[in-house]
Amino acid sequence: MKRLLALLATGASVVGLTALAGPPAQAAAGCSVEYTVTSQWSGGFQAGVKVTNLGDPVSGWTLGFTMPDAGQKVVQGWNATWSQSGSAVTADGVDWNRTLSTGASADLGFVGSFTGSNPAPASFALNGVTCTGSVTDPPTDPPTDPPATGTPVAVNGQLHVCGVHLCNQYDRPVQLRGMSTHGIQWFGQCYGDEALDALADDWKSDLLRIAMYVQEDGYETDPAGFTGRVNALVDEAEARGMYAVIDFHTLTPGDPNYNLDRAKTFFASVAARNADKNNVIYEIANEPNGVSWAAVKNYAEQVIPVIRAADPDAVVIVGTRGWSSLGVSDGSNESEVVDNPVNATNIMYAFHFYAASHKDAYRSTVSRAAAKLPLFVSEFGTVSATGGGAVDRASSTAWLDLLDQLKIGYANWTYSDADEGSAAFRPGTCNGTDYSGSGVLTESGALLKSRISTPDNFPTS
Ligand code: IDC
Repeated sequence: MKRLLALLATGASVVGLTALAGPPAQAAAGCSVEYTVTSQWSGGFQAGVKVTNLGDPVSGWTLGFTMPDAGQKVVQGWNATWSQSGSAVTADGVDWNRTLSTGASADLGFVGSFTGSNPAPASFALNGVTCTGSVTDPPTDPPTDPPATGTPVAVNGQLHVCGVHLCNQYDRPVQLRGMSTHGIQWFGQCYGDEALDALADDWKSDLLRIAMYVQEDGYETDPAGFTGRVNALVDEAEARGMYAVIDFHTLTPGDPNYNLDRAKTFFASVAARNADKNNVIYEIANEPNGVSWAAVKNYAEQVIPVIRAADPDAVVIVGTRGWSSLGVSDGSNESEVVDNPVNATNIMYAFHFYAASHKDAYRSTVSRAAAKLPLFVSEFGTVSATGGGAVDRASSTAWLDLLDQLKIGYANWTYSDADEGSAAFRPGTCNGTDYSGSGVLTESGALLKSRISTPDNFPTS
């Protein structure tokens, strides 16, 4: 539902229209704005703001607008640096969208809160010049009284990062608990309908992490084929109400920049294809290793804009130094990230551990870092870092209790029947169709199923 914003009634707008009618005497910037409330719930909403520069090219910009109701607040925004003073909101362009040629657009957005009513903002202006524009109202029948039960995606909707947490459509922190595939180039037979039904229905998994290796007979050997397989699994997860973490599984070589061009190609494609879904999370580099944090950050700051250009509101997970140990496995710690964070919003940092190898020193790093950085455990094992050996029950339990307490989401390596201790199913399980019967689970699988299948109690208001 679109209606024209009453933005033309001020003198300033005439400047904008004059700029449209002919070459401006000076570098005045006409502009148009589309403001869309994509979802709204009791006390909160998410809005997209597309601003198009109709005037001369600009190399820096500030979009200003006014919240008409005193209770309306920007809680967290993306693709701009947001601030609010009273009812006046400003969004400053960031590195990847600061330059806008004539006719070019920037897609921004924010999660807001409101107390009274939630009318559309007014007086949009780009670099001080009023914009023309339109507003799309929130969907009629906003989900003010959502079902208390439902799939993880039905209950939580589009996720976003709020402070150090992953938050749901009610702007409340949620912990997602689920499983990672093994390399899909080797274990595709483990991700058919029966296996994924068991994951969603019996395990009550909130997410499926799709581990797409880049090397080791992975993506680099058949980019189009692997892109298609990932997209198909995103659809399978969506059909079952699970989130899908698209894992660009770099491992060897450890410098993600080695795969920078492949990453840009891959993420441009999957982000465009999945932009309208609300179940997708992008993980841009599995485990950087043997490489500085500065190099990882540089990679992230080139790949994230590619994703944002196609899918502006999705959460992105950034791998960290030392096999995603926040640097600990390379003798560093989280301060290198805290002191020099990736220049992007709506992102989380990956922390990976293997319970038999990584214990108290790693747990204390996570406890400390969780106060400052949004963390997501996009991969962990109950065994040693080789992926094999015995389950360390004491360390695994200590880890899972800590993650529960901190509300940090996780995906366990692996939902597969690989012949190694980290696999959840006994070898040969994926040759059949029974993923639920007695005897198919390994010790690791039984432990994880017992942890993941407990009720989520996601907040719904
Ligand atoms: C392991 C697999 C194993 C495979 C190996 C090399 O379990 O079957 O041969 O990769 O591809 C990680 C990596 C993950 C590893 C896992 C266990 O992200 O790819 O999987 N691990 O070694 N980081 C720490 C441990």
